[in-house]
Amino acid sequence: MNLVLHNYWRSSASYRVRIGLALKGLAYEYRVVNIIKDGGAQHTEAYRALNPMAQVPTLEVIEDVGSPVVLTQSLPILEYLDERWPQHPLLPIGASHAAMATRAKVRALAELINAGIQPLQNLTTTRKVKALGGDDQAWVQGFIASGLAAYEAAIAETHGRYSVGDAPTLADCCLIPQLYSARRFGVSLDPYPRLRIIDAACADDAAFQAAHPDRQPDAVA
Ligand SMILES: N[C@@H](CCC(=O)N[C@@H](CS)C(=O)NCC(=O)O)C(=O)O
Repeated sequence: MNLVLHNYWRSSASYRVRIGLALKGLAYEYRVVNIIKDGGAQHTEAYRALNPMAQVPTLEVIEDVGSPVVLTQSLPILEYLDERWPQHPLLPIGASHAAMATRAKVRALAELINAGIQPLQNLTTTRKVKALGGDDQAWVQGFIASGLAAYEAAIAETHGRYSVGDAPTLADCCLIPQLYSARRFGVSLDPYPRLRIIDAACADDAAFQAAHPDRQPDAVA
């Protein structure tokens, strides 16, 4: 079995999956999809056949026997990894009602970023804002700041060393790339003390370090 991750160093959705793979100790082939150069390799016919939304990441799971499985959308990819390789669970385990509620909270935090922030900072969106005469930088900064404020409030009762408790979850796989994007777009993290504690914990973790954009083969200094 081989894993092939089609991704881009600075893509936050790609970064989420790299963190999940690293937390689980899974080796994979890194396939670059440069979403900027020459109009973007995500728009080629070959790539669209894998990912009709023309977005990264895409994970191919190439089994020893049978056809490859092609997975898109970072959160379902992470949930697939979690089901298939349960070590270092990304969703807290347990059959109790309390465990179910905790999983729902982890997924809600992941969605806060996946649905509530990231699509508003995505390349396609910011290009459209600019084309319509808007200030794309101010647009992105405003949505990141309000989204992070919501995350900071949402983890008041759940956080420990990480967003929910003392082990990394799906929520942190989304949060850390989002904090990377915040810095990239010039959004201060000063108003979010809980997020800064989690950020520091993840910065100390080898899996999060290995997944960092600057450590990827296509990183540009
Ligand atoms: N919901 C998708 C979002 C994927 C996404 O927006 N990817 C961005 C990079 S982070 C992309 O490929 N953008 C290319 C474009 O907008 O043309 C996921 O989680 O996989």
